Amino acid sequence: MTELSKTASSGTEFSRTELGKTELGKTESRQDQEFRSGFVAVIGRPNAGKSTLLNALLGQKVVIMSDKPQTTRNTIRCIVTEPRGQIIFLDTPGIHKPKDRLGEWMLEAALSAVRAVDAVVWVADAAAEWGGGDASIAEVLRASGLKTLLALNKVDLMEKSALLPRIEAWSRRFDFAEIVPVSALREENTDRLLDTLWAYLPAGPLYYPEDEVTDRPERFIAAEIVREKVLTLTREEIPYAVGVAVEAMEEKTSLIKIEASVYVERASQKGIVIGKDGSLIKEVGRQARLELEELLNSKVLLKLWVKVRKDWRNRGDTLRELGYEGN
Ligand SMILES: Nc1nc2c(ncn2[C@@H]2O[C@H](COP(=O)(O)OP(=O)(O)OP(=O)(O)O)[C@@H](O)[C@H]2O)c(=O)[nH]1
Ligand SMILES: [Mg+2]
Repeated sequence: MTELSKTASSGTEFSRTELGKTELGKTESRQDQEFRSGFVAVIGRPNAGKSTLLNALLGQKVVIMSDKPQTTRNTIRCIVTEPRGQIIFLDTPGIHKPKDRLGEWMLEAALSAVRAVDAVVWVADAAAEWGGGDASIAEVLRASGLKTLLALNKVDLMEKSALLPRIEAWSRRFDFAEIVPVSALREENTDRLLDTLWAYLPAGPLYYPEDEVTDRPERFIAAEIVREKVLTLTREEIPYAVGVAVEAMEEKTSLIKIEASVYVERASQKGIVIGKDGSLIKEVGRQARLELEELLNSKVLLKLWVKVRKDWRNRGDTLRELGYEGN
């Protein structure tokens, strides 16, 4: 089966990776520009737009996004390769007060991301007031001593005149190396953020092959896409209670067959996720299949089973099975 990176970069959509591939060779022979590379943690409160920003910087969708907080649950490497260098971004779960074992694991994953990076991009909703989550982030970053850039996001939702006071308010809270207002959704000023970031990276090697966009396997991405569709189509407690495991992914002659379990915590939630006459899970499957077909560049047969796993967010076995503990 083709790797995500290769399939993704062979699509018709804009691909930064292909650009990198053709131009990288040229740069290697140039002596005037040093190849820079490094690791950058992208952190912030839930829903700030971290994953949306990363997809914008990558020029393609790699990580899932939704309007529900705590969409991202793992630290996921997102790799941008250009003639000038390579940045390995770490998308992280939003910093929040944990309510269960999954939440504790997510918080630890986010905080530990800053332990081995060269710089940090802190993503904040420009309209949001400073909160407890921000104070915790500031404390961790101050202790780390890392250069931190603030991506003040969602500026498309605000009057131009309101922006300057927000920038000033944020600069009083933390000693940022730079503050860059952006709209991740509209991809406004995101290139400027990237341009600014290179200055904070050391000269370094190509850590990943230039056509790779993530360290995660297709199985992981497939499970994430299914979860994203459930998140988008449900509300209240359901998005938090859903976990997806891809049980099988098999390449047949003319299609790829994917089987996945959609875990919830209670029978009532199972009923909601299945929907009237199976309508909701059918729609989840339809949307996920379309996206997977584009990503894998193949016809996809997607089979979903909704299962109850009582209180799984506090159960070590299921947490491990879903990839939330032990890695
Ligand atoms: N209007 C507007 N909405 C945005 C922008 N960036 C992100 N969003 C929306 O904000 C919501 C959250 O986006 P995500 O990228 O999932 O946020 P996140 O910070 O990764 O969230 P977690 O993974 O839960 O921590 C989604 O509905 C996005 O469409 C932006 O620049 N403008
Ligand atoms: Mg996210």
